Amino acid sequence: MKMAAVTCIAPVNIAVIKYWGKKDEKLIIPLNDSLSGTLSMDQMHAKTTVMASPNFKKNCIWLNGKEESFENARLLACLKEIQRRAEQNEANKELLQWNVHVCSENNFPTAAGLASSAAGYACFVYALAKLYNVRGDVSQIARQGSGSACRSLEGGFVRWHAGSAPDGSDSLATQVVPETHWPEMRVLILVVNDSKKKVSSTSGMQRAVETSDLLKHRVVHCVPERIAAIEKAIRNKDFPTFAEITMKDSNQFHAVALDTYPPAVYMNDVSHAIVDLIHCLNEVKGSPKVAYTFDAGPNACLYLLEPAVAETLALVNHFLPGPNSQENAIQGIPVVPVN
Ligand code: 2P0
Repeated sequence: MKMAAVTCIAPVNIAVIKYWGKKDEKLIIPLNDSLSGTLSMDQMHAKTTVMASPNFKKNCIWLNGKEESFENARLLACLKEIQRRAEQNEANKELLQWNVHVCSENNFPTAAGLASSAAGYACFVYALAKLYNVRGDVSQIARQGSGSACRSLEGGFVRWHAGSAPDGSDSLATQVVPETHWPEMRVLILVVNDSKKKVSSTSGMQRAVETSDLLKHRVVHCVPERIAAIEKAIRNKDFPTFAEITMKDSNQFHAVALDTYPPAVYMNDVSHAIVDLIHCLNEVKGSPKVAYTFDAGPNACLYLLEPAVAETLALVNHFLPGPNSQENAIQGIPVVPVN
């Protein structure tokens, strides 16, 4: 049987300066720059196979074993854009006439605020680019699948530049520093709840753009300075500054979610208990040793340096409230390369 197939894995990224709000819904152009750390692919990743064959009657996709419709504007935007670029290469002539089958799996909870769409779309676009041998930056294409996906195509710390072109051509992700720059950096994911979130990121941020005054203030008066300061802190390996900005930005993002009308509540009591615990720890130590950040869900992501891992894990295991505390999976994830 004639066919071509590629399998890739792509990592999760955890933002320290959050993306929340679009200036163009269709092209997925954000209101502000954002910045994230890319996690190792050992523990959390998306794995995607794309296969093309003249025998496939239509394009199909399976997510975590369940068939989903390919008639999805974001999937189609990514596929079309990769195929448009692929047309420039004569060698793709036959391949481009074939339909594709896509099979994608996450090895971690989907849509629980653990950046599953980021890894998924980064993987989908990267695998398609490999299939058609498309070169050059594909982060602008992954962005059109899910905004945060553009940051999962590089390792280390990555900045998504909002850009100013109306067509989104300069809204892309670039690496700030490679994973080798700060090898002691670790991320712990505290899984508070892995059920699907109530308000999706897409609709939560749309509602925030429509109703939150705090978001307007954040975009203009907070994020630009924070991005510059955290980039500098990362380059200088200045953990206390990095940690303070990370925690403040997470808090402001959740304040924006609460300032949205009706409000979007992502953190729960356990999340707030983790915040208190980290502040207590940092106070005892005299300077920040651990930084928390929460995405659109209750799960905590802790950024910390390797020497602080054992003590932090012990504290979390001891103090984390709730009957399921033994089941709260805690994973030590170094920030390491993307291949
Ligand atoms: C981030 N999040 O910077 C922020 C922080 C969640 C909280 O990017 O509509 O799934 O697909 O572009 O990328 C989640 O938003 O939203 C997100 P769409 P996406 O990581």
